[in-house]
Amino acid sequence: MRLSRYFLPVLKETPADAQIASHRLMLRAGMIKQASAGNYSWLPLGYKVLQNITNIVHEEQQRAGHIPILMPTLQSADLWRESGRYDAYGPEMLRMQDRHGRDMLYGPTNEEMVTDIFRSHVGSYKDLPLTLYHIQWKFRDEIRPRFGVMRGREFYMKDGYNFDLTKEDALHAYNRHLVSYLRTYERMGLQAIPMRADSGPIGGDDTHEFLVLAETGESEVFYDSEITDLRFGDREIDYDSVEQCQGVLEEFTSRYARTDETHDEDLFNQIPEERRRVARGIEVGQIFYFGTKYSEPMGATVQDSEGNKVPVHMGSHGIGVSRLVGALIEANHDDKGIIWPEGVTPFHAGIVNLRQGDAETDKACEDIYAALTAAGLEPLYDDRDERAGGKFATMDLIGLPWRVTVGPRGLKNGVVELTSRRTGESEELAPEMAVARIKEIYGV
Ligand code: 5CA
Repeated sequence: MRLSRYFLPVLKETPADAQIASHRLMLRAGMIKQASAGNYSWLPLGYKVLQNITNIVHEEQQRAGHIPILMPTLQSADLWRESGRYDAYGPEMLRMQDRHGRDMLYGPTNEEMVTDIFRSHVGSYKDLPLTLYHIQWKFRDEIRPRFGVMRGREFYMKDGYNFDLTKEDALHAYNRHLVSYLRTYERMGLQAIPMRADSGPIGGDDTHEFLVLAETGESEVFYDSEITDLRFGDREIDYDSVEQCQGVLEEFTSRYARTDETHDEDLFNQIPEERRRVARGIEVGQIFYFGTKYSEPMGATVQDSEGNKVPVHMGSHGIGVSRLVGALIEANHDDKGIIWPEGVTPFHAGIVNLRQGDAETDKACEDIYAALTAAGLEPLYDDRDERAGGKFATMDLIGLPWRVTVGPRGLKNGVVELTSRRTGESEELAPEMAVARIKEIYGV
């Protein structure tokens, strides 16, 4: 992409009403525009990051054996009356009527709808285990939408639902989700810590939230500092293996880590004092096991091997896909702007032309652009006729992890400059070597 042809409406001024860094930077970098309270349009740069995150979530879900579907945003109130949640959900649910006077709602979550799909099509234990998921917009009429996409009213969520014959099988599905989530967040360059939490309106006893530590997080968290040393890394996992998934769960949940809702002061005080941490975190996902809470009232049953009709054991598992864009920025920025991790960056590298219109400089930029594109990478080439300072400021603000700076002086010596956004360190290299280095970084 050439910046002269892109739509990148960066703001010069810091928006006054944005209280936290990610919200300010998303507005300043032209990633989003507020449509109404807690409701945003995703502009090209923001949309690209949202898509990159979405793609990682899809890949990791499917690696774990979960099957993608797409359910509508609008739901019939009758389904929610069956589970008893239509009245229980309260004013967070956006309710409406169609022209026939039928009660509808904009889905805040999809347990009822997916249970209806299941009961319509599955009747035997032989069809289990089954996990269906989708990535879809949700609406919750939050009393205080704030912090931009962090606490929106309309937001993008991955929600997955497992259907199993027994509690043991459903707990394996729970563990499998925990493992896949650890992988998912790490691929994005984030550390998200599973913490024992409260289940709220979804229900059930077993639940963990995944928290990214950040001062601006909305949740208060209590944990053993040893937990921050844990990494999933690049280990291979067999998602069908009960032992392997259980092992990872134990490794990542045996140390004390709880949100304020489930915090237990006595247990916490058993940790050596120097390891006790009280901090804040951003909840980027949550997994639940709730047994037959929905399958029983809604008649989602299968025949077991003895021919008995039994309600299936279920859980649901969410990732805050749009919230993750904000969380990633909270965890990766400095006073100049965003610093994207390579796994989610909207463009792999920026190319800054210091002397637009100079034949040799233009040609060198074009060659680098072509070489990166040919390797399957997406560069963003700042080909505008602007001062160098302005070009650098834009690149720093939008946070591409690598920048190639091309100018006549360097070219005279056969070099361009490759700069890391994270460390600020620059290196002079032949143009081909800069391209080779970027390819190596992205493994292409
Ligand atoms: N049905 C279950 C699991 S699929 C569910 O709805 N879980 S949840 O309520 O915990 O939501 C899943 C994730 O969505 C949360 O962990 C959070 O990251 C994100 N989320 C929830 N509310 C909002 C909101 N108002 N704005 C942005 N993201 C949100």
